[in-house]
Amino acid sequence: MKTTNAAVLAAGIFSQYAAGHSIFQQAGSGSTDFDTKCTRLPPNNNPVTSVSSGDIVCNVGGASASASGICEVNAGDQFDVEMHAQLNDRSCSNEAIGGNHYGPIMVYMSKVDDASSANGSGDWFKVDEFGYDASTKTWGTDYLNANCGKRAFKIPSKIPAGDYLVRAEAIALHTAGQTGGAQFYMSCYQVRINGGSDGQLPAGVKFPGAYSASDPGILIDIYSADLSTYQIPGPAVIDSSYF
Ligand SMILES: *[C@@H]1O[C@H](CO)[C@@H](O)[C@H](O)[C@H]1NC(C)=O
Ligand SMILES: [Cu+2]
Repeated sequence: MKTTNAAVLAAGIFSQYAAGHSIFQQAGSGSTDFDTKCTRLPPNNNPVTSVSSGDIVCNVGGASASASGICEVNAGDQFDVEMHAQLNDRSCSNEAIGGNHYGPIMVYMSKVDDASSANGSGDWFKVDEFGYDASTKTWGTDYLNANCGKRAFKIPSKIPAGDYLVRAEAIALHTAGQTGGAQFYMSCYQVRINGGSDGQLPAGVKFPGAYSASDPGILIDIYSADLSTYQIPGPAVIDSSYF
């Protein structure tokens, strides 16, 4: 949905959850379903639009809002993040993120002392991304819609055990041809990793800071750009030797 302030206000009268927008909300690990127990849920499904705002870290209120629990997994396990347009509507017949909200999806992690209270000010390293596959004309958000909102990735095997925040993000680019038009949808999950290694943490980036409003993957008219060269925002995924 192309939103204007008037449209947002009008939609707000009818629903807290505007059409076309979305929230990363559930998590899992293979056959284990954590539902939303470790998710710092944002107050609604509206996007963050400023890359320099503190909201770019873990969404509105996400730096302090603490989830009810912590999701425990082992290093090297599969982890699943799950996005849906409406809170707690996990129906696979409804699009995870609809309304032409095309764009990349990515997952970052940040080592913290205590996942239930950390504010996300540490360094974030990228563990997964899906931008645009030109051969199948598939965006990361198309991938979510084809997989009931779920994206699975591998928790690196060779990172230290302990608490982490996991930051899942989709960027909708349907109105990104003008500065500030890209829509950022992210949620942070409180995760504890058992096992792991004594190895060093990968280098990371800060939020805010990792993105600029003029990055080629953020300020882009996807209707006229050569998408075969689409550049996913942020750093590269960490080296395969960590996995
Ligand atoms: C975030 O947490 C760090 C580490 O505990 C702390 O140094 C910093 O002051 C906190 N930032 C805010 C805005 O609370
Ligand atoms: Cu929208």
